Amino acid sequence: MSDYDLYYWSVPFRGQFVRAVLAYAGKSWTEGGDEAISKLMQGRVEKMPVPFMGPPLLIDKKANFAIAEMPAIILYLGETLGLMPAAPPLRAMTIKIVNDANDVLDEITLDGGRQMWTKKRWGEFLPRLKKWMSLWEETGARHGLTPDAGFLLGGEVLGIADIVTATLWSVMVERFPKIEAILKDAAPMTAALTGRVTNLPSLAKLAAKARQDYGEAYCGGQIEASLRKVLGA
Ligand SMILES: N[C@@H](CCC(=O)N[C@@H](CS)C(=O)NCC(=O)O)C(=O)O
Repeated sequence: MSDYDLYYWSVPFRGQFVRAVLAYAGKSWTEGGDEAISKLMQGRVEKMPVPFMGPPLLIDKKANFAIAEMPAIILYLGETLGLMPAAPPLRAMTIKIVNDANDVLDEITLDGGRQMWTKKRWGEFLPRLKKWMSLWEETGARHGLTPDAGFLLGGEVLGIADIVTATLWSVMVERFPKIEAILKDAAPMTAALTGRVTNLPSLAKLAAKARQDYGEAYCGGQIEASLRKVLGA
């Protein structure tokens, strides 16, 4: 029996953060699959493992505990798998980074496809994307990150902030090479940290599995098609 059940669409996007933390920690999980997610979402709230609006949703089978909302899932895994820093300021910073990453996902999909990307909209968003990247770069710089060593929030061990950082940027740049060039320019230390963390065997294996299982898919749907169109990807 696997350790967890994970309900997330068959794309990387928001669910990949959960997969990355589980993979890094050497945990096993079963993917519920698209059909089961739709069924859960359409079902009665009273029957849901935890009341939720949209995936990801994680069930910790041994603990008999279900949780939704990506940052809450990551916090739960970080706490229970020993991947959160001990000091309260660094714990708060970790959750800030997770929420920033979730905000970036909302922005790059125009809030889950409420509007579609046009050249004009993308042009207007570009300075904001670069600013997001610079927030990562400045955070790393303030915690002693260098081009070839260190962690986003300093210290000697990799934590949730690093896994989330690497997942956010690696999944995006792998699928949109134009964004890779922007990241390397706007946030070179973040790009290098992303490379170091993504190259760890457990995370490299997960990235390969995502390519195998989901192909080129990023977030899916019409919003991904419009993003590909403006980026020529
Ligand atoms: N704030 C939620 C957002 C969840 C969300 O928007 N999930 C998307 C997939 S990334 C979805 O399928 N939503 C369906 C819906 O909200 O109806 C989180 O961080 O987990």
